[in-house]
Amino acid sequence: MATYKLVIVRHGESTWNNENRFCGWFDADLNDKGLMEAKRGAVALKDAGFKFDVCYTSVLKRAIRTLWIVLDEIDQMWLPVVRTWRLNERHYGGLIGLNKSETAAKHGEAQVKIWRRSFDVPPPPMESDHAYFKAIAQDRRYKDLKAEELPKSESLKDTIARALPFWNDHIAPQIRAGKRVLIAAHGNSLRGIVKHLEGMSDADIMELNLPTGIPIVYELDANLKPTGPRQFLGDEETVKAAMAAVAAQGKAK
Ligand code: DG2
Repeated sequence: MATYKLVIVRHGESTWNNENRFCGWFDADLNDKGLMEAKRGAVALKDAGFKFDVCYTSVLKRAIRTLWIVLDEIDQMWLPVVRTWRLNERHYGGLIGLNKSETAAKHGEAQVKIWRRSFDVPPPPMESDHAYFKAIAQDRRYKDLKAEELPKSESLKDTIARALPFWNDHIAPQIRAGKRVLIAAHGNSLRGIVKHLEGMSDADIMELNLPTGIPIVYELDANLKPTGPRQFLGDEETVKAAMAAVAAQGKAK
């Protein structure tokens, strides 16, 4: 029997999603389509009458702005919001800024799939001469991270290793206390949470692509295990097409 409800949403399309660039910890904003997607997701939550008690997001504006749009639409802007680097997108290392299709043309689609979707193979590290090194590694929002916490690149496994402690210490206790939680985050930090919640294998998670801006609802039992499949608040065709589009970003043109 379902005891709790949890809603997670990947941010709407960002300027770098649209340019098909590896984004990771680069702080790209939503583009017009992303704003529209966030609004559409927000309207779906409003129409379904969702009420929340606490919200979690990353320290990246594409996720934060998505959350703002949702909270505005559902008229719950007063809710407490916790922002944490632990919900950031995975750190795409030396790939940050590169075009995914061009990278596939150069290194092969198979290699790009490994970088994007393997469980434990990290992308090449971001070195100090990388064009976005300063903008990321030296940004003051990360100044309190311990040296070993600031990644040079992350696999999904690494992303889960830093997101899960936050889930276990902060989010799960709130859910267990009966708080209705909304999480606005990123393709891969959310894949990590989905993998954990659904107990997916390392192989199965490779095939999961999360669409932008479409809220996902979980009903959870007392042990925070889903009592049924994840439910997308969007029509099936739109969800399928959006997931396929994400998968196709790694194809050479
Ligand atoms: C995308 C995910 O992250 O990319 O970092 O490029 O969700 O923050 O837009 P998001 C990025 P893929 O793993 O799907 O290539």
